[in-house]
Amino acid sequence: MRLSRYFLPTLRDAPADAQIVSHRLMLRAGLVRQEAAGIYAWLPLGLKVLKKIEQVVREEMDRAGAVEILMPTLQLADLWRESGRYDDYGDEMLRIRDRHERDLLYGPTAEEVVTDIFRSYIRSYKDLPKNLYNIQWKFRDERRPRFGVMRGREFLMKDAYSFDVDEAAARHSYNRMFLAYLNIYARLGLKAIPVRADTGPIGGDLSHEFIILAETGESQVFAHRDLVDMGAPGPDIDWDGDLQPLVEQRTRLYAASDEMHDQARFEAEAPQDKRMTARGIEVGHIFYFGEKYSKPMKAVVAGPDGAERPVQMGSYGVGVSRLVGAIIEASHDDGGIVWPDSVAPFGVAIVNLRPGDAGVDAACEQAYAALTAAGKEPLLDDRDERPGAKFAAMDLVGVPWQLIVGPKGLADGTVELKRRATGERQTLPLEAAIKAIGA
Ligand code: 5CA
Repeated sequence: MRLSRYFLPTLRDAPADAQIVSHRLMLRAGLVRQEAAGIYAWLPLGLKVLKKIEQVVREEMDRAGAVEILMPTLQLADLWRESGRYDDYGDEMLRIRDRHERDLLYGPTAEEVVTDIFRSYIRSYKDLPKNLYNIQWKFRDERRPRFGVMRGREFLMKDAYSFDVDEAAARHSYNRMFLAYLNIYARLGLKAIPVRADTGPIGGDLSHEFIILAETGESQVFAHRDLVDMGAPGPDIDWDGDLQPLVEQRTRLYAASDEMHDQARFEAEAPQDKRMTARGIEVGHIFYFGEKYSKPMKAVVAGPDGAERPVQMGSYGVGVSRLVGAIIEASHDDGGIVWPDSVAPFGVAIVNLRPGDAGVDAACEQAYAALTAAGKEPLLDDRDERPGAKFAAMDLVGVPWQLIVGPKGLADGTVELKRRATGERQTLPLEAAIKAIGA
């Protein structure tokens, strides 16, 4: 992409009401624009990052055996009347009426819709297990939308739903998601801690939240310190084998959200120097709730004995749009955003220090062609701007590499290569720089 033709509206200062660093940086780097409280337009750079996060989530869900669908944003109120949640959900639900006077709502989650899909097609244990997921916009009319995309009213969620014949199989499905989530966050460059959590309006008796530590987070966590560096299981696990030992390894140590916290247990289970009380951002939440929806909605399957029983369900959410903010909270410096390679909107910024200089232009074009061919998605800053403004803009938008091309260096046959995360600079020939970036 040539910056002169792109749409990257950066701001010198963030609006005063943007309180936390990720919100300020998202506005300054031109990732999003607020349209109404908690409702955002995604500008090109923000959209690129959102799509990359989505893709990491999709790949790890597929690996763990889930199947992607796409459910509508608008749902029939009648389905929620069947489950009994229509009246319970309260003011957070955005209720709509169509021209035929039918009650609709903008989905805050999709247990009812997916249960309706399931019961229309699946009747036998032989078709189980199934895990259906979608990555779709949700709406919750939050009382206090704040911190930008962190607590929005309209937000992008990956929500998955598992269906199993009995509780043992359902726990296996839960364990798959538990481990897949750890792999997702690790690929996004985040250290996520699974903590025992309250089930709230989703319901059920087994639930974990995935929290990344950040002082500005809205969640309070109490956890054994060793969980922070425990790491993810990695992709090469036997998803059909016994996953319980891997899950237990990560649930043995004390970790709880504030609603589930038990100080006496915390003190008994974690030595004082290992007790961590911290703030964090909830980037995922998984639930096992058995028959809560399948029973009232009559989603039943015949077991091996021929008898029908309500299918055992769980649901699994990842806050995809929230993750954009969460990654920035975890990875920034005074100059701006520092994207992990896995979600960076561009792989490398080529900074042309003298547009119009034939030699500099030619070197930039050569680098642009080579890096494009190698799939590195270069962003070429070909604007007629001062070098200082260009450096500040590229630091702000946080692309992992900066390839700086100017007339002085070229006279010696060199360019400069800067790694955004460390600030480390190398002076080297153009070909070598292109190679160092991985092309
Ligand atoms: N049905 C279940 C799982 S699919 C569910 O809705 N769970 S949830 O309510 O915990 O939401 C899942 C994830 O969405 C949360 O962990 C959080 O990361 C994200 N999320 C929830 N509310 C918001 C919001 N207002 N703004 C941004 N992200 C949100």
